Amino acid sequence: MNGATKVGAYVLGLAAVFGGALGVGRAVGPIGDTAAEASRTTAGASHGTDHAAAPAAPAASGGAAGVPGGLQVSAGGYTLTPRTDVVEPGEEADFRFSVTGPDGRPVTRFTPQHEKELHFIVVRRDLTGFQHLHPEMAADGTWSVPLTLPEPGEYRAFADFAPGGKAGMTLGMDLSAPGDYRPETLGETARTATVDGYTVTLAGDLVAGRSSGLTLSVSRDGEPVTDLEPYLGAYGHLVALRDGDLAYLHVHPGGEPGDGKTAAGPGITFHAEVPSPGAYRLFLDFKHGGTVRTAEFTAATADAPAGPASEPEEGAKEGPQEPPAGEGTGKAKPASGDDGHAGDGHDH
Ligand SMILES: [Cu+2]
Repeated sequence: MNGATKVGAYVLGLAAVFGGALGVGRAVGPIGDTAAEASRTTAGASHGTDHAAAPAAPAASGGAAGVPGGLQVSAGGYTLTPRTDVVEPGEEADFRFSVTGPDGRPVTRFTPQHEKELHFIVVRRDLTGFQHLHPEMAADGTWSVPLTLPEPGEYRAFADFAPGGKAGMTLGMDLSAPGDYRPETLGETARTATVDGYTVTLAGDLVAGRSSGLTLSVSRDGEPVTDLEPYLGAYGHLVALRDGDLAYLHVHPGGEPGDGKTAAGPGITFHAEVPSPGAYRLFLDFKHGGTVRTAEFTAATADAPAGPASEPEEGAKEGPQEPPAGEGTGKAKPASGDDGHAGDGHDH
C-alpha cells in the first residue's frame, strides 16, 4: 500500500473510533439528523454492529481532525465555562458550569449518549481519584453536580456530550483544589485489579494507531460473574486516559445488553484505539448487585510499529509482542456513588 493510502487509512481509523465511540451512544437517542446517521454508521464500521459501513463521519471528539478528546476547553465553537475552577478539597461543592455554543449562549439542547445528555469525568492530574458523574441541567443550560475533590491537587474535568443535532465531543477543563499536593506515581502495568472483593482481569493489548480488542473479565471469590447488570445501556464503560496529557478516549463494548449475543459477563469486550504509543490508565465501570464499581488499570501499548505505518491487515497476526508485565499494582476503588442513574427509565 502506498504512503498516501496508509495515511488515509489511519485518519479514517481515528475518525471511526472517536466518531464510533460517541455514535454508539447516539443510537439510543433521537435519530434522523445526518450527523447522527453518519456517526451511527461509522460506529458500525468500528464496532462490528449491525449498521452498514459508510463513509466516516468527521472526527468529532476533540474538534480538530485527529486530535483526541478532552485536551481542549473549547472546540468547534463550543466552550466549557465553569462558574469557578477552584474547589476546596474535602468539601462537597455545588459545582456549576455551562457549555456555550457558537452564538456565545449556553447550549440547552443535547442529544443523549448512553442514556445521559452529558457525562462528567473528573480525575486528578496524577490519574488518581477518578469520578464518573452525571450533572443535572437547568432550563437555562446551567449544569450542576455535587462535587467533592477529596485531596488537594490539580484536577482535570471532562464533559462528554453531543449538542443537539451535532456530533459528539469531549471538552476538558482544569480544576484546582488548593493545598499541599503530593502527586502519586502511575501504577505499573497490570493485568488484574481488585475492587470490593471483585477481581477484574484484562486480556488483550492496546496498539497505537489501530483498533484492538480488550476483554475485561469480572469474578468474585474466584467465581466468574455472569449476571452483570446493564449500566447506561452496557455491561461496562471504559474510559482510557493517556499518561502525560490526559487525552480522553471513551471506549465502548462490542455489544449491548439484550442484543441476543452479548453475555452478562464474565467478559466484557471493548474495541479501543489509542492514538500513540505509551501508557494509559483504564477505568472500567461495571454494575453488579445494584452497585457501580470502578476497576483501574495501567496499560501500555504493545511493542508494535505505531502510527501511520501500522496499517492493519485483515486477519494479520499481532506480531511478536511482549505483553505488559503480568501481576502489578492495579488500583481499584468503589465508584463514585452514581449508580442511581442507571435505571432511570431512558428508553433504549
Ligand atoms: Cu456517564
